[in-house]
Parts: sequence; structure tokens; C-alpha cells
Amino acid sequence: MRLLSRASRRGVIAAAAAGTLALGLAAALPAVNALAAAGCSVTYTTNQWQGGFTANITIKNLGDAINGWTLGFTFPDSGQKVTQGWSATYAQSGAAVTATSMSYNGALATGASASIGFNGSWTTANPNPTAFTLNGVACTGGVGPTVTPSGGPSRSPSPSASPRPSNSPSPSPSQPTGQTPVAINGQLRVCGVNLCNQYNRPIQLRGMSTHGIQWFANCYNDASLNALASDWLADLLRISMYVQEQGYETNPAGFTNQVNNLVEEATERGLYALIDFHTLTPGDPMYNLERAKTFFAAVSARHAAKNNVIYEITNEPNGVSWSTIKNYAEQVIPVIRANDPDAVVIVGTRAWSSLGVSEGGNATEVINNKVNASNVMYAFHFYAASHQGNYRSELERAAASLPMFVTEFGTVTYTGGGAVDTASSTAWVDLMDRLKISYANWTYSDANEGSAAFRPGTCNGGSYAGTANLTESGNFMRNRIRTADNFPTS
Ligand code: IDC
Repeated sequence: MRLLSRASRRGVIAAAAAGTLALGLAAALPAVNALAAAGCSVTYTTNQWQGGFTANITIKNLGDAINGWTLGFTFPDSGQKVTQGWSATYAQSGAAVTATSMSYNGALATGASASIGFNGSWTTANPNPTAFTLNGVACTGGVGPTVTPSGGPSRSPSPSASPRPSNSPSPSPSQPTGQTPVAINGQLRVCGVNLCNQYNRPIQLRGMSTHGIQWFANCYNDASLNALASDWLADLLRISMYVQEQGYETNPAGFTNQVNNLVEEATERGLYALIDFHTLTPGDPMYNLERAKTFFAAVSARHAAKNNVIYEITNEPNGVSWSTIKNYAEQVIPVIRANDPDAVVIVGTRAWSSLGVSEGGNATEVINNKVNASNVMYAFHFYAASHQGNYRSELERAAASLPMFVTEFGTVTYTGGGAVDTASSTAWVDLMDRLKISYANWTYSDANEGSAAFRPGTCNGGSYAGTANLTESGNFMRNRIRTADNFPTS
């Protein structure tokens, strides 16, 4: 089976599931304010695979400002279930679902939007819901690419195939071979709580993560990887290989090959390659234990002689205990070490690699019960618009005892979408710089979501160097990554 291209992913979405529903009502909202005008438009899109799907929902308030909201809808097929939501609190009774705002996204001014989403499961059919309520006001309407509400305020069309800006090639600072991150730093190892280079001096690697390579393979080509190395001056490429969601499990040989090729491309450019076994749903890494052993046996054998490969053995465990993750790690690490004994291995942490924080825990469970292997680091992930001071404090506290690596973070909310939170992103990157915590930003892609570095359409043939095709997030990250590295050489 061939890898799914991004175009065919679009086809799947369009054929199976995309629907846009826009509704505007000028109606009384009695429970809140008898005089308030209520109205909403809801965009509900899904990406589905056998048995599961992800839904992304954008709620736009077309009425008066509200402070707190509940979105209601009913699945047309009662076999559909919300399994894991984000940016809202979900409840389901039969086929009826409610999603209630969080403290940080409940206030919606007129015209403002909130983006939420969830992963779901389905049994026999997966049609999208076609009717929504917001704070009890029923919204009904047809499903189509765009349904303009009659009588409601006009709304601008959703960003579609974006206008491509003209590209003026910008001069790229060059990174001569002898000066590449790998040429300078060589084989890395963990020393104390740091990542150290061949001179046993602590360093920080700064780079970008691919999006899912099953969807965005067209973003990783000679031109884009040249730009990452020579224009962004990155140190690191994280290669994000989803296991589910049309990823590795559908074609192990094909995805192993795709990862291997990207490792070779990173190597040619003097970049470190971080191989991400991108488990996400289900959250229990044990579900993929045999696949992990097979995959890591293959990639570690292939790259054993290289000095630039780092292995991230599980992306974001969730809904499982630290002892389960540790058990998984202690079974997968020996498989890698049998081929590549000196490679650094990174282990995901509980609650989507939040050190447990997103499930009410903290780093103490790891500090008191470390993985029984040497040369191991622990992953921490954050999304700057969602995760703020308490997460920063926990990372800083953990980093005093544990070697930490931020293998994924976003400048936006943890849906991967929404606006860049510049203040929080700055605080986070400053913290990582100060503590010399290495990082990879989600994503070096042209996905149509705020976390992507490039505008939609760029990977169809646009240029990657310079700033012409960058999003706000891309600009922010390029500016931060391009600053001079501080790699001690003695
Ligand atoms: C998101 C992608 C989005 C995709 C979704 C489901 O940005 O396009 O539809 O995954 O596959 C993570 C995960 C990462 C998520 C990202 C943003 O590691 O896979 O990517 N995120 O939601 N953890 C926290 C946030």
C-alpha cells in the first residue's frame, strides 16, 4: 500500500466527513439576558479512519458577548462516542453531546471564535451532526461547504486554498559542512541533567518537528530541508511517525522506509534526527509494544553507525500510569541498545508528556522512579496558549533532577490551532534557553492550523527559505531558532 499523500488525505476528509454549518440567529437568550441577541456559526470537520475519528469544531459567536458557553449536538449514529476531548469539558448521554467552555475560552466577544475538538470512536457509520445549540439556543441548518445564515450577520468565508504570496528568494546564511550542528557536537550523551556534546559540555538543540509524515510527506523535500538547515539554522529535525491515524500500523515497511530516508536527509545536512514513534490514541504505549520493538529494531540497525540519531520511543502516553510507561520503556530501550548502544533515548511522560500535570500529577513520580537505563531523557510537551505558569514551574522543578527534552511544543493551543500566544511562547522559549533544554516545535508543515510554520499551499511548490510563506508561528520560531548557537568546543 502506498503512503497516503496529503492530497488523498484531503480526499478522505472531503468524501467522508467535512461539513460546514453556519447559523445565525437573532433570538432571545432567556436564561442569560432576555434582550441579548444570540447567534452562532459552527464548523465541524472530521478526519476518520476505521473505528475512530478526530473532530475539530470552531464555534463563532455571532450574538452579543457571552461569558461561558455550552455547545450541544447529537450524533446521527448512536455508535459514535467522544473518547478524548480538548479545550472543552465533554459529556455524552446516548447520542447527545455537550461541550462546555474552559476557564480560558469561555469569554467570547461578538465575532470571536473558540476552537475545540475531540477524538471519537464509531461502530457502523460516522455521519457528522447537523444541528447545534449554543447556550440552549437551537441552531439548525443544512450541511454544506458553506451555508450562509439567512438573517444572521454576514461572515467572511473560511480560509480556503489560500492566496499564495509571491516568493522573493532571500539570501540564506550558509552553514558550511564543518560547522553543522553534528560536525561540531558529534555523538551526544546525557550528563547529569543535561544533554552533552562530544566535549562533555551541556548544549541545547533547537529545531522543528514534522507534522504527521503520513499526511505531509510533500513538505519534506530537498528545498524544505535545505531551508531548515541553512536558512533557519536549525540543529534538529524531529520525524513524527504516527502509529495510528493511517500511520505505521497500516504499512510498517513503507513508514520505516520513509523515516529512514528522512534520517538520511537530516544526516546529509548535519542535523540531528529525532525519530518520534508518535503514539497518541490510544494513550497506552503498551498497545503498540510489539510494533515499537519491530520498528526500533529496524531503524536502530540501519542507523547504528551514525552519531546524530536520537530515539523518542513514545510520543504522548495518556490515561496510563507512569509505571506502565516505565515498563514499556524498559522493554523497548534494550531493543535499540542491542544495535546502537550509545544513542540517547527519550521517554514520554504521563498525561500527554506533561510529567503528569495534565492529569493532576507531577514530576515526583518520575524523579522517584526513573527508567532503569542509562543515557535516557524524559519528554515534556506544552502548547503555549493552553499551558502556562504552573506547567513552566513544573518543568523547571523537574529539570533540576531529570534530563528533560521538549520534543514537541506549540505556540498555540493544544488543539494545534488558534492564535499564537506570543507572550507565553516567549516565556517558554526563554525558559528552555536558560535551562539549555532542547526543543522541537510543532510543526514544520503547511497544515491549515495555527501551529504550522508555513501558509497552506506552500508545500505544493512554494519556497521555504526566507519569510514570504511563513505564518505568525513560523516567523516567531524562525527568529528564535536562527539566533547563534552556543556550542562549546573544548
Ligand atoms: C495534531 C495535529 C492535527 C491532527 C491531530 C490528530 O496538529 O492536525 O489532526 O494532531 O492527529 C499533540 C500531539 C500532536 C497533535 C498536537 C496538536 O502530539 O499529534 O497534532 N498535539 O493537537 N499533543 C498536544 C498537542
